Amino acid sequence: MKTINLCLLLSLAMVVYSLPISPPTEEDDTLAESYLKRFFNLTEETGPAVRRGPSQMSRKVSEMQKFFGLQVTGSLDTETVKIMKKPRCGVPDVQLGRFATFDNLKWQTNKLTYRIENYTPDMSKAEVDNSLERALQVWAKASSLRFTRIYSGTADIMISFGARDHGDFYPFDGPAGTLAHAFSPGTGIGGDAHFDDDEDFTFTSTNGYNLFLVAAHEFGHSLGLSHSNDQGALMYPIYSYTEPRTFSLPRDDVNGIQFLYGPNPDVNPNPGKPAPPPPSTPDACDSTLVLDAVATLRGEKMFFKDRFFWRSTAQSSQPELNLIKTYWPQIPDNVDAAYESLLSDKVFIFKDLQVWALNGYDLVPGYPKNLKSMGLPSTVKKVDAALYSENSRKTLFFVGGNYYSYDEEKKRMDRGFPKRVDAGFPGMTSKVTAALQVQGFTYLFSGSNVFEYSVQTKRQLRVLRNSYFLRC
Ligand SMILES: [Ca+2]
Ligand SMILES: [Ca+2]
Ligand SMILES: [Ca+2]
Ligand SMILES: [Zn+2]
Ligand SMILES: [Zn+2]
Repeated sequence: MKTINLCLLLSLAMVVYSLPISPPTEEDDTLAESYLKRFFNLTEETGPAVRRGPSQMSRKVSEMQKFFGLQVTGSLDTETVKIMKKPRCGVPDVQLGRFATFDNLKWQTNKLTYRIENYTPDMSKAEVDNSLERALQVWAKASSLRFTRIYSGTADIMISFGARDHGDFYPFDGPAGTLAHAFSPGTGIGGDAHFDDDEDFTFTSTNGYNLFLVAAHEFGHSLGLSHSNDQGALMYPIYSYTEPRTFSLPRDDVNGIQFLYGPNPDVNPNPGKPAPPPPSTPDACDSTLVLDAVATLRGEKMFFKDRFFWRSTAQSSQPELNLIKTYWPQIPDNVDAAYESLLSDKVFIFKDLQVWALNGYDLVPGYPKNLKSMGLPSTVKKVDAALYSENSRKTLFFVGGNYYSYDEEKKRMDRGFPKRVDAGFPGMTSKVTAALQVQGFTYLFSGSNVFEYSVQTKRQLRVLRNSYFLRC
């Protein structure tokens, strides 16, 4: 008899950003136990003489912390509980032992069929068809796989919506919690994908769950992929929103599907124009890394790169990588600049002609605004870097080889600006790509170098690497 590797999907909870450090509550313990049972194969210990020792629990907590790149403490600290509460896929992150013998979890053909058995009332039929079709094409574009829709009979990938008990041994759980599940390749229920109709699935809205994104992840399981611990991967277990219209299958997933089925043999659909490389996840240890923007936020530091930002706190030993969209679906990727105004207690984030404001981790209503709202002349179409100087209460905006000084109190640009950057920062002749001021030092990032200046003497003190801030 064939056992099928089940993928339960997406147990969802609120995303909690900053919690005070506190011992785990009883609720956290219960959550942790069911989480580790489901995703990390924590076993029920039975028998009168056997009590649940701390060792197995602690070992599983460590395993989970390692998977998510957290500090490995073996105890239920705030960060660990926070990850457990995030929306995620229900597939175990650690392959259960009994499935380990199935080393051939792939289809033996490149031509697969799918059938949409029913629809959700959340969206129009055309939207559901379109979402599911595009979700399959994500994988077809990157591999030799080809999908054909059929309207009757049994397809390899049978797709259905259902709530609670829906005909397999894995009932759904009502709103939130599990969102969907899919089965790895095989006959019968193998390859099938089920979506929990107690969720609110969407076509374009950032509310609810984007069906295209959920389905694309699920179909990865239908095709034989398991979870990745690459934060940027589609197969990362935690759900996060990405703009579906510009979605591009990340490098890690491309590697996975091509390992199983080989690359797409068809010629580039845009001859003469090389296909852009799949997006990859930045590496804090990459010495050639060029950051988009850096800023402080109430004692933390934030480092922006592509779709991601690292958060670095005084308590954490390693910066924490996040998707920008997980925190702020409205803020675009690839931002230009960011700074924290200690005067207004806001963080401003720039992209092209627009600026967003954060109060703590919350978006300030009324934004985005135009760059002009920051006092910049309309000739400035884009800011390369920005920093706030606590001493002078000025904000410096770097634009090409020049910089502007904005008076935060008087809310106007200072006279005599723009100036050449090297007039204010001797020796700084290359383009400033990001900027930060902390503890009496100004840090001007240029490419993968960081130039340290004394705020007092204005002299250049050191040339550092990114790794000075981004410990790895
Ligand atoms: Ca099937
Ligand atoms: Ca559910
Ligand atoms: Ca920049
Ligand atoms: Zn999954
Ligand atoms: Zn099911």
